[in-house]
Amino acid sequence: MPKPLNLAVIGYGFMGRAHSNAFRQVHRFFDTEHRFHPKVICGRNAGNARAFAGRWGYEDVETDWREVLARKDIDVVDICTPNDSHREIAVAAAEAGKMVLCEKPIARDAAEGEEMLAAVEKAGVPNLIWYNYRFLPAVTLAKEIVDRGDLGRVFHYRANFLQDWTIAEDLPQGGTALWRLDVKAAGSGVTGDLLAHCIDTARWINGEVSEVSAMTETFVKERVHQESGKVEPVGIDDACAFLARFANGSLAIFESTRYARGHKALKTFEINGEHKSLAWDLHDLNRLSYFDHGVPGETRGWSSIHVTDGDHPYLGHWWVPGLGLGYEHSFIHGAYEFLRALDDPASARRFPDFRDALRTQYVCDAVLASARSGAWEKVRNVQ
Ligand code: SOE
Repeated sequence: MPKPLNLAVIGYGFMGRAHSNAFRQVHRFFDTEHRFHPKVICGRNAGNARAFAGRWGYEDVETDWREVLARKDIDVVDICTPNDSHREIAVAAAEAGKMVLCEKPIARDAAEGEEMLAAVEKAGVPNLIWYNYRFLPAVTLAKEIVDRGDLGRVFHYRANFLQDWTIAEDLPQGGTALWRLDVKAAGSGVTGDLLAHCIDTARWINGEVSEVSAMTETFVKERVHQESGKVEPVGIDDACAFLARFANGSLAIFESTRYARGHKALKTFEINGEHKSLAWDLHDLNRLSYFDHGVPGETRGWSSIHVTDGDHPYLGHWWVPGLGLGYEHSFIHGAYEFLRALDDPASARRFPDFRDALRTQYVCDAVLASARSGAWEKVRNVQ
């Protein structure tokens, strides 16, 4: 029996589009009892919201998220607004008894995340944070290989997320499209925006991070703020690199920057174990590099698995073998795992809920604390 879930999406920017596409596409390729029914799009500009509703098939438009939460006909709220509004909307949505989906990171810092977790757990409402890269087939395959124990003891994990879009000194900060540069709206720079993705993937594949030692840099110290029109200090980290120890004893190095000229979204990871190594790169997202020391020396070497076959994660639902998937499929698969968990919690792959995302936020907070203190910082546990 189909179980429709009336859905309201708050925010119609980049993530409003990525999520809306997932809510539509998931039912064309995956069978679930629970089904998203896109009901309301909410955004401050009524004209833009109406145009968005027409394109993506929402029935109604609201311009105030409080009106959305007051509606009895809404079951699920998806938060696609800048980080400084996540806490307020998520807490109110949970108190109104709605299921809550929210774009990453959970919030600007762990204190806000703790309030959000307490609210969804008190209300007993299902919840998810969109750490989407977990759900790319090659990344999920890496997780499955590691979970089988094939790597043996893990020694090293290394990850990058490199971009180059903020190098220009005359780029303003704040406001639409540029809120990621405004520390009041974002909470941090690359640590919360990009490294949080790397940390989520790492924790999923290699377990918990126990301590970190970090450095950050803000290369452009002042930028015009789009809202005030004044030159204001830049409070975000433009670049961050950190060393980490995992609870399993492995050592890690993470790097992220928006100043790596030539790199647009180079998210990578490599994991080195006693018997095998794995490596992945977002620019070639359908491939998983695989090294097996068990192969006889003559033919031993790195191989490249084209993760597009029917028995690879999620691929049986898509095209014929050999045809690749893209960035948008990570959100479609995330939506599927959320619905699958509602249908039958035992069958779903673990997806990042608020509890899980708060753990990632604790790592981000420890990274920023270490950059300030110059010392190793322990990572807190979720109580
Ligand atoms: C920043 O440029 C950004 O859009 C992040 O906010 C996303 O989370 C990441 O997936 C791609 O880069």
